[in-house]
Amino acid sequence: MHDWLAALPVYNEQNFVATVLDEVARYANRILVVNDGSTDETAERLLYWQRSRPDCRLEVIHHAENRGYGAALKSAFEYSIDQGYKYLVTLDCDGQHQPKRIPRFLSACAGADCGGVDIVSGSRYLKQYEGDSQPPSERLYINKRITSELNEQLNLRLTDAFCGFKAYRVEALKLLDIQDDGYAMPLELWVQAAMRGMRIIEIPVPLIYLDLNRSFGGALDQAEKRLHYYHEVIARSVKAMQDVGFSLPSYQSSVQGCHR
Ligand SMILES: Nc1nc2c(ncn2[C@@H]2O[C@H](COP(=O)(O)OP(=O)(O)O)[C@@H](O)[C@H]2O)c(=O)[nH]1
Ligand SMILES: [Mg+2]
Repeated sequence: MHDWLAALPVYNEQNFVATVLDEVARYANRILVVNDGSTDETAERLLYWQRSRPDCRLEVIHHAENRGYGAALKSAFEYSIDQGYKYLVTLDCDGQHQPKRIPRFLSACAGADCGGVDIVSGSRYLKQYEGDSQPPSERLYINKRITSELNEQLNLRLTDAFCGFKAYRVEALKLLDIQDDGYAMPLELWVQAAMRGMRIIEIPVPLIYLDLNRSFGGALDQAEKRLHYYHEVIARSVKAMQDVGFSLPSYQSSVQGCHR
């Protein structure tokens, strides 16, 4: 029984999908790609990869239309639960996450190193790596601001609230009830995880930006609109948890750095 799955949300990644999958397949026997309504050659390139790599079990979920980063991850969560996996590793498919780090996420989550945790999150601000990119200043500002606001409100000690490279204990995923389909989904996840007292650790990952002009799509490209959307989702998520009886953590939740 393969007890873990690697999953990648994908939207219009025709330039990356094959090379990223080649790398992921070096570390994972079970891979899921959620094709979030791509309109470029992504679907064809996935099919070609599947046929050219019969040794590797790649499952593909196609969203009929683009539903958003959060929606793509929710589909991966549901699939990992339905298929009975114990652990799920998620990473992006645009070259910003190095598949060679998958084993570290898995061992941190499966307990060999840090005694078993619910969520392992990559952080681009825990350790400086040679060759790290300079993040776009606006993105850096919003990341730092939202990360410190979440720490303040949820008594967490995160250093990077937005890294898509994560590992999850699937039993913990079953407790989540994620509503947001967009880029604020990770923030809703932190609210629910912290208010449920989940055990969270961060491990360092390099900071890689290959395309500084990458768009969030529409109005979200404006920093203040994005900030407003993030604040709205955090406030709504906290209220939704309080409405079902959870309260804001009053002690330092168990976010520990697991420095490798
Ligand atoms: N931009 C975008 N990416 C999506 C969407 N759905 C899935 N993805 C994938 O989600 C991952 C992260 O997206 P990206 O735009 O790189 O986010 P960022 O690195 O945080 O700016 C990538 O693998 C995308 O292909 C979507 O609706 N829009
Ligand atoms: Mg990216």
